[in-house]
Amino acid sequence: MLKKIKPSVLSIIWAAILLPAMSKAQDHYTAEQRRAWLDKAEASKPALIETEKRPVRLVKLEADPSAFQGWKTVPAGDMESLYSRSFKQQSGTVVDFGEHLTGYFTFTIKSIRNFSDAPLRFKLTFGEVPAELATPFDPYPGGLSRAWLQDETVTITELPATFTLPRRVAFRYLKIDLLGSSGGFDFVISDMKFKAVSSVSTQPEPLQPGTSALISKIDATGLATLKECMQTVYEDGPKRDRRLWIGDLYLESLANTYSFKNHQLTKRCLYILAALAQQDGFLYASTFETPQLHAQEGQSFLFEYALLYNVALKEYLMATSDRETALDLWPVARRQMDNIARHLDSKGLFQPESAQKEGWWLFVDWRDGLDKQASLQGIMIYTMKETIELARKLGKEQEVATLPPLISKMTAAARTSLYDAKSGLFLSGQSRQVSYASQSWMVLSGVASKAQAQKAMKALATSKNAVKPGTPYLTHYYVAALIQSGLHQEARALVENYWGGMVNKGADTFWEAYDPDNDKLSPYNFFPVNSYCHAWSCTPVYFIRKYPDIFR
Ligand code: RAM
Repeated sequence: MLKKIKPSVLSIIWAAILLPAMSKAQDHYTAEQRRAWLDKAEASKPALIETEKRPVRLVKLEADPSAFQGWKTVPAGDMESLYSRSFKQQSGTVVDFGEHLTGYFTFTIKSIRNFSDAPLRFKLTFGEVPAELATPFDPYPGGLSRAWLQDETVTITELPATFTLPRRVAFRYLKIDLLGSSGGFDFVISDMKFKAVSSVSTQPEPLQPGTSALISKIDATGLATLKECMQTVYEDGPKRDRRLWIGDLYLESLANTYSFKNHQLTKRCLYILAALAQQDGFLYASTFETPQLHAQEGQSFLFEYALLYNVALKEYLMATSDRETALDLWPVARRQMDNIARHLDSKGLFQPESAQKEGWWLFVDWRDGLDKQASLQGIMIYTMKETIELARKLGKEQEVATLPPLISKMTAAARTSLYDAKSGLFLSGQSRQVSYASQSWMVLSGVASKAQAQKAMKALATSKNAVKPGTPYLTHYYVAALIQSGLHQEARALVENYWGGMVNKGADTFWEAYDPDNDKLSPYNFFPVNSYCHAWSCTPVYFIRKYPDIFR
């Protein structure tokens, strides 16, 4: 007799995730492959470590044109001065937890005169930076959901009460406004605490003796950023968007390899992305963990993030020697290469308009007006080379035999069509635009010879109209290109000025977008909705620790 098999909860969940994928025809991967990848992703899920934190002081917000975004905090007393007096006179108090935290906030409210005869209502506003607490949120002009902003209305109907906000918040400062109370009683707030969460459990090695104070501070700020973003996946930002993006994963995993060494988390993320790939085998740029693992399906195909997956996998293999995982995921990496030749002209030059017509998203950086052609040409060549390297390590070279001639063709096309020998700069698109992005990717891809690379990098400094990076994401590749060009002092100066600039403006964690000349730069038309603890900004950790001779 056949035994009835009771489906486990896990297999029901798997079925919910996999069935839609299996029902459509022609999946590039088998259902078994996807199931095994999900199982491995779940097996590598880290436990979150909880730490109790308490606020350290009260602060006052002060307008100051010389402060970051025009606002700073100044000390305004200790916690006892808040806890020991009626809160009715203290509405608007700002509490400083002393560091950036991600997790769950709890506070207690107690009556000090009479029984409460009416509910109390508070507005709690959590901010990563001071200006977030001083800028009115409404009418909201931002391009992303207003609900990302961390202002919460809390109503307490009975005292005494200990209340935990269900929403996970990411912040350093908390402002408490009293929105409603009756005259019939009085109360105090006390015992604020915070359950901070992160999956980081290790301490990185100390930096080499003799490392400068500024570099040490930049490294510490990068580590704090990375720790906050390392949850049960590499999140892009614990305040926003709280999801796994390939581009962020790649840079976070580089920094992790040189610091916390939590390779299981990298493995988990690589498997999640593989298991949730599109039917045609190409990767979604971002995924969520709840209510069940799923990809952000409505989003445009982010071409270069799919390509960068391969580099992340290669780096993972180099860091861990985990051939089993790399071999398991090799078919995914191999597949990403099949898009390279899709939008090239006959010479081998990338045609961004054609890709965009197909609905592809070409990102490179959040800087309006950036022409992406030269950058994409470079990223494609760079990721092909890295994929060949990965194939070599796995004994799969014959599977990428078409790539070396494609690299030669595309390199020749870039040299003929994008290089301006007179200025020594690479020019992008029909407008022949000069940008930091184009030079960086032409260098990293090896299109530029070493002499050309040095010339291009130096020419940028005097090129008035060059389009500058708007994010630490692109600045990461700019630093990498300077190092590859042998311009080590320039690379160090860039890290000191750019990330050091954030530190000098009071950063506890590194920001998603940063333009030294425009504190309020926002990809979303409203700077308070920017993320001020952003994964892709943590990479000085990688540079400082990988190249101690440059960054001491
Ligand atoms: C931002 C996200 C993420 C990035 C994408 C392209 O909105 O925060 O960091 O990878 O853009």
